[in-house]
Amino acid sequence: MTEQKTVHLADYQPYTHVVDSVDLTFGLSPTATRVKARLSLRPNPARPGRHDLRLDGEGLTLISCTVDGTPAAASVDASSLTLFAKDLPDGPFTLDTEVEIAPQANTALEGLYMSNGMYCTQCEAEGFRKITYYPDRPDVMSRFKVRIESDLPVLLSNGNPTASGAGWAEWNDPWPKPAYLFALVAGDLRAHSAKFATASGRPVDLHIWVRPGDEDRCAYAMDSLIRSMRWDEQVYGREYDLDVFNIVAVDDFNMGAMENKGLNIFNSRYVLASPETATDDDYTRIEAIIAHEYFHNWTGNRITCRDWFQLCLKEGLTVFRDHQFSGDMRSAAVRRIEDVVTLRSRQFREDDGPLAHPVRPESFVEINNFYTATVYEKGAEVIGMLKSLVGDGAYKRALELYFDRHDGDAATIEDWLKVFEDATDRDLSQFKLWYSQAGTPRLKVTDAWENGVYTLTFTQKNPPTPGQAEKQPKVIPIKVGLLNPNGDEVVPTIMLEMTRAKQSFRFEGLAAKPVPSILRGFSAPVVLDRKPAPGEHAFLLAHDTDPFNKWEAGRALAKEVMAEIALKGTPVRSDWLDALAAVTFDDTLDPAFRALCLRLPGEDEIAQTIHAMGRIPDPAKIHAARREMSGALAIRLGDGLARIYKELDDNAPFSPSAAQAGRRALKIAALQFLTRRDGGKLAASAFARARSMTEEIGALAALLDAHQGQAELISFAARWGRDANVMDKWYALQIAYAEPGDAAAVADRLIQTTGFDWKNPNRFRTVIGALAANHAGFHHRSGAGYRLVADWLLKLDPLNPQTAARVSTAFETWPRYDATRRKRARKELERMLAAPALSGDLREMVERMLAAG
Ligand code: B3K
Ligand code: ZN
Repeated sequence: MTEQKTVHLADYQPYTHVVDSVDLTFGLSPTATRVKARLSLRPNPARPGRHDLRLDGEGLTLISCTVDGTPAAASVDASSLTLFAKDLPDGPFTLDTEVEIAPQANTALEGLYMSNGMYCTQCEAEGFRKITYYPDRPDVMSRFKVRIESDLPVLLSNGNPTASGAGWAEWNDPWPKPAYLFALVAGDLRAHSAKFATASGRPVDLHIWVRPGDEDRCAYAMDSLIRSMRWDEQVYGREYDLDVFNIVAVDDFNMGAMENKGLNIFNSRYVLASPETATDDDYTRIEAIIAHEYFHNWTGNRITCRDWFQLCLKEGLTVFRDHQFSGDMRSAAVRRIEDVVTLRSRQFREDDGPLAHPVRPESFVEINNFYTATVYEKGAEVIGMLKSLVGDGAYKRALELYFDRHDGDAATIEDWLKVFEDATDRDLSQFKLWYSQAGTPRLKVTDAWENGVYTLTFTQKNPPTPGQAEKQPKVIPIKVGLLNPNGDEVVPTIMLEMTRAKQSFRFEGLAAKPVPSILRGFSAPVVLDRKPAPGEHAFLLAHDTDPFNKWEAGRALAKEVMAEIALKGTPVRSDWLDALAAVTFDDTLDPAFRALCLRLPGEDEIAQTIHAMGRIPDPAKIHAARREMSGALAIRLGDGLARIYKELDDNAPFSPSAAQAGRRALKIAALQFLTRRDGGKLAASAFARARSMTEEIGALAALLDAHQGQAELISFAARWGRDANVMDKWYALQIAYAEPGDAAAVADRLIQTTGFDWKNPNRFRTVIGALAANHAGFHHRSGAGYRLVADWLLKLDPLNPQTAARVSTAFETWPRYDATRRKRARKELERMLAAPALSGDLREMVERMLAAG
């Protein structure tokens, strides 16, 4: 059994030694790679006294170990190499080690591994210890020099290239960095290249490295990179700091991408794009991830984390920055709505179940299990709130101070908050609760109109979460606007700062009782609990000047209607259809915004809503309710949607621009509803004529939604069968649109298809993720969904524990459901726990999920 040790934030101590420099030499071979490491070490003045030198190392075969050239007596166990203090000089010394590793046998995709004949690495969080013996912790920063020996034509590492010859290359990274940012790539790769000059005139060579044949799918990623580099100069004053910036696309990758210094490694699905193969969503994601990894160069690399508890220091901030960037590149309103949709569907879901944890956790078993929506997305929201509270000017000053004060540091959340306190003279001790208290606050709102005074009263409840029963009230920035009954705005957006459990705010000088628009821009990650006055949602959907709240009013109404149908079997409400028709057919509104309004809330989100009402969600009823609503929508809005479809079905040449993507989104939304009425005629012709993947997949989805499209599925596979990233869409769609009772069987059949490579994380996530996302299918009362997911997690776990653990979050909502479903889910969780040799990664997840029920 894997050793399970809990690490606590409170136990932090600086490392015993300082590593002044590291020289690495790699003799690459699939089965026997030799890694020589020369470390210049000295005792760390921050840890007075004489200490043993303990280096992390896992799965390494030690060949030799010398101190200052003399063979040293090292004690080696499964996770470390130790040299005893008595055998070490009391001043600077040089440690040389040589180890052997087998990248080809590395299926966990952590450390040095192979993908399609190419060598690559993934070290964050603790993968470097699978490459050589080293203090594998982010506060140990050092200068790295790397020599790679291999016959492969392209040999890359961090920093700047210094020399190369036949069969070797040397790299030098002048910036001290922690080992998790180390990277190496070797392969037969082709570059798509460009040049960039920084604001102060440094020329930078940019390269995106891909497999031969993929070079013509890199233009959008390169364009996104150049825009990101410029944006970070203009908005944050941050310049790039090396002569080259390399990006490599890899097919086997456990996540989206990795910000290794000067050598970002990407999951190929977030690099490669062409109109024929990438949807508009793919383009949006590529732009965001390229930006995210690039922005890490300052927020993550130049300033890194002291320990892994501080992960949100780099991730929350970098997500916040990539959201700002996407908002500037595209429609800020649309981006904000999409970001909140994601936040609710992933982070609120996490916060509401057994896996809830603070943005800065205080203990963990496997750090890879804490790269979560809470650390990333809620971490970004916390920064957004901080910016709202201090104001844009102070935010800018604080960030400048942060970069000045902490460049080159491994910093903490305390350091981060201190720069804001110093820049603003504000006490942020209460604000800090956002980092330490888990759970989504519920904000209850009531209002009163008396003698010409309008009062809004807020009550905040911070629900208990695992390990945290009692909570303090948080600081909540609540952006509010007030509208007159005729629809005019009488009080434009102001920020109310709530600091107590219950608090009232008064508005005077109003002529009539206003309609409040609360939590504009989603100014805090909370659940708003407000019983709206009759017609209030429809009124705000029609009149609110805040685009987020305009959309939110329609969303809230749709949720209310869906929950009512699922719980009480009421008919679809016509006030919802009328209100939706009004925005859909308002040609003055952005098509992308109208498309968003037409997207019905997801079934999992309704289950979340019903659960929050204190009721037990029934997935089958929720599914039926959603179907009924889309059917009613198709009938009520059909003629108008047909007009919209016609207008938008133009022949303009393809551009991935947000404006054109918005028009496509509205066109496809219209098509989906129209297909419910016409038996698939329009969609079949749209599929045949499609000139972009967005249109092709949109038409196919519309057909499957209307239980058509078998011929189109066959022709799609014939066309794209050799492109695995494109085929993922084909797999996912079939599972997404499978009837609840068939979903598990459909997923099973697709996995068993000859040639389906379930060991590849993209494939595995696509199929199992799509099944988990088919709410009524995964939670089918037969238990078939639970069983299939557990079966496959157990198959993947011995090969790739990280991805298995990640996908296991499919089960995180199990305590919400009825006794039968809970029993079935529990049985599968217990079956996993009982598996011999379950990985530590998956074990931690399953144990945490089981603890809830
Ligand atoms: N920092 C990496 C994530 C590493 C995940 C390790 N399990 C990508 C990112 O957030 O940019
Ligand atoms: Zn990141």
